[in-house]
Formats: sequence, structure tokens, C-alpha cells
Amino acid sequence: MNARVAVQEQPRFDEISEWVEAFDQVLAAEGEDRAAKLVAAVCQRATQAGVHMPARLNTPYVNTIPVAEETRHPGDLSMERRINALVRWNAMAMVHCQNKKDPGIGGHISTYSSAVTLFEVGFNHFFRARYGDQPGDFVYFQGHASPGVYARAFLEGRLNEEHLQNFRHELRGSPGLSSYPHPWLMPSFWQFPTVSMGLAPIHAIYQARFMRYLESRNLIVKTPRKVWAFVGDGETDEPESMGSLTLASRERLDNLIFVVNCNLQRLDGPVRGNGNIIDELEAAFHGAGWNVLKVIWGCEWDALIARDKSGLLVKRMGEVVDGERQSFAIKGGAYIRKAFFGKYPELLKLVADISDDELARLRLGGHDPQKVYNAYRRAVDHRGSPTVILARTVKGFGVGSAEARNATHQEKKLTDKDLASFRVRFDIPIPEQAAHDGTPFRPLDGSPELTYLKERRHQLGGYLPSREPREFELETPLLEDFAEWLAGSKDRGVSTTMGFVSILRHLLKDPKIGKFIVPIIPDEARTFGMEPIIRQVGIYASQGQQYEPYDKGMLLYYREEKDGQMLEEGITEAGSMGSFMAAGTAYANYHVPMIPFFSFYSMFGFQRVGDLIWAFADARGKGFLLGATAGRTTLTGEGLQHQDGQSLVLATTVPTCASYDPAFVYEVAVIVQDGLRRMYQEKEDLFFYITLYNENYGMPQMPNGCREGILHGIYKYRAATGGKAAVQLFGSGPILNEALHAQEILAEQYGVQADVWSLTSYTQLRREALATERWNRLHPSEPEKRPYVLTALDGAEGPIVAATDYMKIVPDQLAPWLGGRLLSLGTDGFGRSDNREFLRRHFEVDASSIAAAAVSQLARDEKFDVGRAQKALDELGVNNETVDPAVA
Ligand SMILES: Cc1ncc(C[n+]2csc(CCOP(=O)(O)OP(=O)(O)O)c2C)c(N)n1
Ligand SMILES: [Mg+2]
Repeated sequence: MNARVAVQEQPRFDEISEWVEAFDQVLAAEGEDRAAKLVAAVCQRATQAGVHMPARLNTPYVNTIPVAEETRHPGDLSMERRINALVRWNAMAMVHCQNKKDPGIGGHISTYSSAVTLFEVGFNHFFRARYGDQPGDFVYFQGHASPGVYARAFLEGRLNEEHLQNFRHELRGSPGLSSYPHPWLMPSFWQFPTVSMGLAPIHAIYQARFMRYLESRNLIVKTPRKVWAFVGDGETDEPESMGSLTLASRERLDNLIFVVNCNLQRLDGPVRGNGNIIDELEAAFHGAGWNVLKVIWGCEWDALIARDKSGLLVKRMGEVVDGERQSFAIKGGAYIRKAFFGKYPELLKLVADISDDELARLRLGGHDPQKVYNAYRRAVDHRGSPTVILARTVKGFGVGSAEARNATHQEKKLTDKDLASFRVRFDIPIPEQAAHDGTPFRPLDGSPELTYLKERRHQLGGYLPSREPREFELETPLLEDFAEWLAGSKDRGVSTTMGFVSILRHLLKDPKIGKFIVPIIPDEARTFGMEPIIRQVGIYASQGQQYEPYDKGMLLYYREEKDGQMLEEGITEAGSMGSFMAAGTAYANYHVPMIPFFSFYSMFGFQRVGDLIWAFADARGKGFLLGATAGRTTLTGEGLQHQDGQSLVLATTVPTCASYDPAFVYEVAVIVQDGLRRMYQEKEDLFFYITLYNENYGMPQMPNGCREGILHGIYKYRAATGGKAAVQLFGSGPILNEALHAQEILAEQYGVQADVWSLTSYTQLRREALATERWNRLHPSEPEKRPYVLTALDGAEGPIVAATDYMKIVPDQLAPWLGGRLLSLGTDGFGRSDNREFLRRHFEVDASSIAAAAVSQLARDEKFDVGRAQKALDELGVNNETVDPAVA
């Protein structure tokens, strides 16, 4: 037979049945391997014959694990059903009750209702709280399912009724529960912030990878610990959810399990009304090299599928779009019979002896503990790649009138009828009125339910989620250890980036903290001069270096090692943040005080991955972010998309981020030394952002007595030499050099004396001033305290010209305390491709512009002749008619 003709003709069903039957016979008689080979041979033959065989990444719309391969769920199913009901009641009751007494406070009922079995099977059988003295599995819970996690902790006795009554009431003087998983707000409970969609998936991938890194470097012992990530199907729309899938398979992360809760709905409506999200995800994950387990149908469907020899039922399952599936979940048995089975007469026959009620009760896979258990078992036992479980569920399952409706996500309160019927259906032993009020219910201690639940958790090593940072002792280096960088470069041109890299190399050798340091880089090591670090500590490569690098003979060859220390992430700032997160919270999660240093192109930091940085703060992460090639005028030639004038503005919005803009290498050394001390010796929950520039200049020796000023954010770097200063010049980063040059111009050409100050951190000064001001406000009867910045400026007179390579709003942070004296010069507006000289002139932050601003202001203050000031602008080449760079 000609193969082309055969595929062009419409195949008949009886013909298909014959082929399927033949296949079944081979499978039964000769086994899986043989059957697979046979199919592969037919496919190959088809390709050779010129038949177009599209890559097949999808399997039929049925469970991946055949019934014959299932093992029996080992638990007491009816007891677990009972516990499910109790957890669900309390989750619903908590949200309902809270919204009844405080309308608008919010909360979610429907997400957890769909996820309940997915979570509960995990809690009863899989999530280990510890492995020996090692921390246990890491579970990223879907953020909007938090009510279910609280409700279970309530049954476990970890939370009490007062907690539940204070869900989303955290400011009432009694213990409250935060809306979502926030380690910042509930530091002994939540480990992982997940509610900003897309972050849990990427964090889980990099967490699993970092676990391997710690094992490979012998910093933790190997355990069978897993990372579980519960993800919404709508959540997979986020690029962060899907963007790093191939890293997980490339790294063979079989310690990673995604469970995608496929309730086919997101907030507004269906995830893929006109398509099929499970098929779409199956193809994407398969293509990315994951082990995919579909859990679509519950046990009740097994018999039906087995009875159907035509293959029509499975065909029908696959041809329905998700929008229709939603209708099946809502419209009941008669509708399912007509709309689903009614498409083919054979299928109607198949369900002729099944009532409408029974049809409506055919469970979906994600609500069937037997199916979920088997998928989890497979996932846990699987080796060689990460696993994703695509579990079909119904959103708002069992919550009555809201079930599977488009608006269910937003439902906060249930009708009295819904509550009453839930109480009856799930046998919650409370009076009807108490049900209407959403009263929590916990059986007595010693009851069979609590005994079972606690015993299961006991077997699995305790309760989770639980965040348990242990005390660790780390002796961080003293400032004396940084003597080399405090001594200056003896006129050799050096950049702060180069200075930082050599500090980092030194720290990597530190006998006490060296091994804990994790240099992270998104494909910019060469840009920042970090090649020596590649050579020094090697790049972590889980498979080692399987090739002879062509540059092996060279000093700085590309060195990859199984126990390499550096994480070279490739071009992904988001992925690098995933590693930064895993490393910066390792002190709490693994009890190993890792110290990440993540260096990136400053422009591609806060504005690119700001939400991941925010989550890092929520997670109480520690470490250093280094914004290299910083500044809008210091990075030359690169133009608008590269030149960063705003990251310091964005950094100031993160409460636990201490940001610094140092000019000199000794300042970098002081900040890094103190940062290590504060985070790892004093155990403060904060992290650092330091800008690093690529302009080379002679680095001065650290002047005496400026350490405190550097850390607070201001110190006088060079006083006027010709008498008392009439004007104060503030400079940060390399623009400090422009201020120093302006100081000379002012003195030499205009007889104006100026002091020059190094402003290492406007943000830290502002925070301290705000705190001092608040204290004064709250203590009107006590003597007023002065903010540090005012104390530092004591006796300094005249206008203040602050110049920065960042936006003017950075120095303007101090305006409230400087009484109208502050005049900020900064780089507002889009960057340009040019060199430093032209860029600084354009943005009016060069020495001439600073000097011109000083005389101009002095003239306004009537301390300098007005006509002379105008002339000075001309002399200094400042064009007063040029277009404002802020809008250019
Ligand atoms: C980054 C981000 N964007 C938007 C939201 C608002 N939001 C909360 S839940 C939700 C829908 C979630 O749908 P899905 O992931 O399918 O979860 P389900 O509740 O259906 O289980 C949205 C859009 C968010 N939390 N995070
Ligand atoms: Mg959903």
C-alpha cells in the first residue's frame, strides 16, 4: 500500500480499532519495549516515505500512569477524607468569617478548594519536615491557597482560634495571620514568599539547583530532600514560570517536583477557554526535557475508559476545549451526557447504565487521593530529570454556588445555604448558626482525626511549613584585613569595580568565610574583570568539565568544576536572582550561612528583576548586590538602554536594602567589611546594594576617621584650603572627582572656597534622619535629637551643590533637612552614546557645571556678583539656552 495514499484517506474507526488491537496484542504478548519499538519503526517508515510526522510532544488526554501500574494508596482513605473536610471547613470558615466582620478585607476560598487533595496527600504522605538533623523538603505553596495551610496548622495545634480570627488582621495587638506566605511577617512559619505569580516556579528551580551546588561543594550532606512547587495553571502565563525550565532538565534536577493545579481557571475566566492548558503545558514541559505526569481522571473514570474499545472516549476527552470543560463542571450530569458523551452514539451507549447524578460525581484526577498519591510516588522515585504533575481540578470545588464559575476566584463569602450544605455534606459537628457565622472547628485532642493527622506528621518528621533559622557563628573579617584596599592605589588608575573584584578574591581566600561566598554572575564576568575569579575558584558545573577548554594552556582559562564555587548563570538576571535568593536565605533553609555576591549590569538589576529583589527582602535574604557599569555618564558609548541613572532610586524603595554609591575603593572595602559584620555576625536581616563604576583613577588612601561617615553616608573628603568655605560640594561615585575639580576651579578662577564631601549613601542618611525625626515627634517633652547629616554638616555654611551620576531625586532625599540650601545636579533623562566628557557636560554634572551652579547660587544668595556669575557661565562653557537633558 502506498503510504501517502493511506494517510490522505480519512481513516475509518474500524480500521483504527484493528490497528489498536494489533498493538494491544504485541504489548500483551511481548511487553512495553517491543511495543515501543514497533511504533517507533512505523513512525520511521512514515518519515522515510515522506509522510510529514510532526514532533509529538503530547500524549492522549488521559492519566500518564496506567491503572495497572498504580499502587494502592497506603493511608486510611476515609480518615483522610474526613481530615480534608475539616481543613477545608476551617479554611472557608476563616475567610468567610473575616469578611463578614470586616467586609473588603479579602482572602481566597476557591484556590485552596481546588488544591486541597494535592496539598493533603503531600502533608499525609510525602512532605518530610526533616532528614535526620537536616532540614526537610522545601514546599512552595500556591500563595492564594494560604488559608488551607493555616487551617491545617490550626488542626495540628500550631495555630489557635485567635490566629484564625485575626487572619488578615495583623495590626490588632494579638497574633495575626498574613494574607499570603511572607517570611518577613511570619518568620517562624513561612519559608518562601510565593504570591507574586511566577516567582515560586523560578525560585524553586534555582533552589533545587543550589541544593545540588551545596552538596557538590560538601557544604551540606546529601539527602533525598525534594523541592515541591505548587503552581497555578494561570500562573504559567508568567515568563518567570516557564523561562528556566530547561535549566532544570539540563541540570537533571530530579530533586524538583512541580505540581500544576490545573483548575483551568485564572482570575477573570478560563486559562485557555479555546484551547487546552494541560496539552499546552505537557508539550512545553516535554519539550524542555521534564518528566510529565498527567493526573486528569479520577478512579471512577477508569472503568469507563477500560470498557471503551473504540478509543472514542479518549478521543472525545482530547477534543473538548477547556471552556467547555468548565461547563461540564457547572451544568450537571444531564448536560455532560448530552454535550460530552452525546457527540458519538457509541459513547452514549457506554454511559447508558449510569445516572445523571453519578455522571456529575465522576471525580477528576486532582481530587482523587489514589491518583495523586501515585503521581507523587512516581515523581519522588523518578531519577534523571525534574517532574511536573499536571493535575486536573475544579476551582472552588465543593463550595457550592461558586464552583467553577468565572467569578469564583474573588468569592470571599459564602451564602448561608452553601455553608449549611457544606456542614451537612462533610459532617462538621457544629450548630447551623455557627456554620453560618463561619465558626472554626477543631475536634478534641485524642480524637481519631487529630491522632491520625499528628501521627502522619510525626512519621514525616514534624510540621511544615516552618522556618527555623538556627544560630550560626561566623567570624567576619576585621577592617585591618582590608589594609591593602585602604592604602590607595598610589596613583595607578583603578576603578571601583577592579577594587571590588580584588576584595572579593581576597575574601574567597578567607579561612573563616571564604568557602561560604557565592560569586554569581549573569554572563558579564569579563566585562567586570572577573576572569581571575573563574580561574581561582572555578565555575560550578554539575557534570564537571567534559571537554578540554581550548584555552587550557592560558593562565585564566575557562575553568569548570564539579565543586566550582562561582555561579555563571548565563544571560538571565532573573535566574541569577533565583540563585541569589537560594544562597541569601541558605542560613535559614539549610543552616549554612552562604554569602552571595551577585554582580550585574546595574541597568539590568532593580528595574529588570525588581519584584524578585522585593521577594528577597520579604524572605529576609542576606548578601550583596553589585550594580556594576553604574552611572548614566560613567558607562560610555552604550546609550539609553544601558546607562543607569535610576537603580539607586529603586533601591531606596526596598526597606531592608542598604544602598551605597562609593567613589573610592577604600569606601567599598569599609562598606563590604561592615556589611559582612552586620549581616553575618550581628545577624541583621538586611542586604546591600553597591554601585561599582568602570572609570579608572588613582584611588586615595583612606583618610583618618572617616569610617563612621562612610557607613552613615557622608564625610568631608577635602576641606577648602584657602579659608572658610562659602559653598559645600557633595559628590558620589566618580562624580566626586568632578566636585573636586570644581573645588579647584572655584578657588582658582572665582576666589570661592568650597568643601568637598563624599556622599556614599543618601538613602541611609535619609532613613536615619526620618527615624530621628519620628523619635522627636513621638517624644515632644525630651530634648530634640539631630539627624546624623546635620551633625556631620555642623558649621558648614553656604549653599550645597550635590552632584551625582544618578537622578536628582537621589540627593533630593535630604531636602527636608537642608533648609532650601540644596541644589541637586543629576542625570535625569535618557542616556546617550558618547564619552564621559560629553555625557557629563550634557547632563550638567561635570566640574564646570558644578562650579557654575555654585557661583549662580551664591549670586542668588547675594554672596557673589550677579554679572560676574553670568559671565562665569560663559567662561565655563555652560550654555544657558541648551535643551534640558531631563526631557531630551
Ligand atoms: C505577578 C502577579 N500578577 C497578578 C496577580 C493577581 N492574581 C492573583 S491570583 C490570580 C489568578 C491565579 O490563577 P491561577 O494561577 O490559575 O491560580 P488558581 O487560583 O486558579 O489556582 C491573579 C491574576 C498576582 N498575584 N501576581
Ligand atoms: Mg487556575
